[in-house]
Amino acid sequence: MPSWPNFRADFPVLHQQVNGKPLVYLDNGATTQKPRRVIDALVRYYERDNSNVHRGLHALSMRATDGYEGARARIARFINAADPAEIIFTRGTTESINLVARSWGHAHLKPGDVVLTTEMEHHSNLVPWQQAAKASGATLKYVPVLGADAEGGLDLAALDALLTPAVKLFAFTHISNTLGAINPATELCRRARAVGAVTVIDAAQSIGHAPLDVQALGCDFLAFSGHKMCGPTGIGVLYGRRALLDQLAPDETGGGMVVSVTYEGATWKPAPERFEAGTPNVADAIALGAACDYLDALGRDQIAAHDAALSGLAMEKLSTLPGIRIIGPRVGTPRSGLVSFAFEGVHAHDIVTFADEDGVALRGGHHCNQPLMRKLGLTSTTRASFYLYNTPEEIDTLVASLRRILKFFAG
Ligand code: 7TS
Repeated sequence: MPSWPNFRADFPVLHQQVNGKPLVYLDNGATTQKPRRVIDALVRYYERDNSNVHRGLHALSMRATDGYEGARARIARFINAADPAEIIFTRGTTESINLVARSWGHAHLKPGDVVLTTEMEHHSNLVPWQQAAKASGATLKYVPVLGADAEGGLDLAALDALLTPAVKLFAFTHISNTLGAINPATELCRRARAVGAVTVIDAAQSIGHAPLDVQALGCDFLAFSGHKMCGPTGIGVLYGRRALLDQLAPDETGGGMVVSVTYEGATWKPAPERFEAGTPNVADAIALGAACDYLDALGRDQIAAHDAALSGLAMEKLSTLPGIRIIGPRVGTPRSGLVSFAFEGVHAHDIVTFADEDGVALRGGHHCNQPLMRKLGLTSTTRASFYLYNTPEEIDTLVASLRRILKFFAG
């Protein structure tokens, strides 16, 4: 392991015992913990500045508006968007993808069109496209994964045949939440663009874990959640290229997004307001800006290296457990900071329950990847997912806990 400072002191929640054991939090794929700096930003906002935005000329309203719009500009810088107007605040990845599927899908998809996605998508980047295809008469197709354990990642050779001019939109995950596979997002966007397809990247698992530059990626839309990058729950982002956003009709209508309303109709403001009807989530947007500051102070390159080192170590040590089946990239192939595995005859929910006795927080289930699980002949896996505050010692605790559980089930 390369040396990496210990940042645990920044995270109040990590300093507790669970079932009499120090908490080992390895469920970061589901949500990450929050540093003091983010918690303080929330408290400071509610104690000093709380007010509605965009509607008042009094001091608090102006401070709240400055904070909210400042957060938008901060997030634009975080992902290198050309213009803060390209940042739409949503509740999270799921809402962001639904917004594109409904607004863009309604305007652009028709029978005979193809929406392309992949076999490794989270339900949030799959079901909205099924719905959009059903509503429009378009066909949904999937880029296959390679190998009995999906160890080969996406089948890029199959992509050539699938990416025809009938493909109007290609939606894919940057990092798989179950496999840990890292998709070649820049290449996928380039190939989709060559046939004129619009691209949507699900960045839920990459946003807090590696540098991300929407202009370098060349994507049209990109979705992520604040809570997976040290930010609060209930806030997320849809990035959209300005030229595309300006052509899109709003998905929701109401206050704050209109220029003029008569009893007969209404006209819309440009992006981003057009897509943010109603009172927005001001406090959480501001705290998400604080999360960007926190991650950039540590360095996202360094966080990615730490994640990769931890998952490499976990792969090595977990591979020594009898009967383990690890899905996703093999040792020596790039993998994000998570490992999913299964043992014949021991259900993932039992593993998670028993590991909790040792203070180890894991996740067991289908991880909102039911079709992928079915394809791999699994109903569930156990997943350990790492982040910047995890240590090599915690991987030892995980492996020791799994040994104890396997022994128990072996009778
Ligand atoms: N896309 C991916 C790749 C995800 O991992 C998740 C959440 C989502 C979309 C949805 O994000 P949300 O914030 O809108 O819910 N993934 C997980 C997980 O792996 N375990 O719990 C949530």
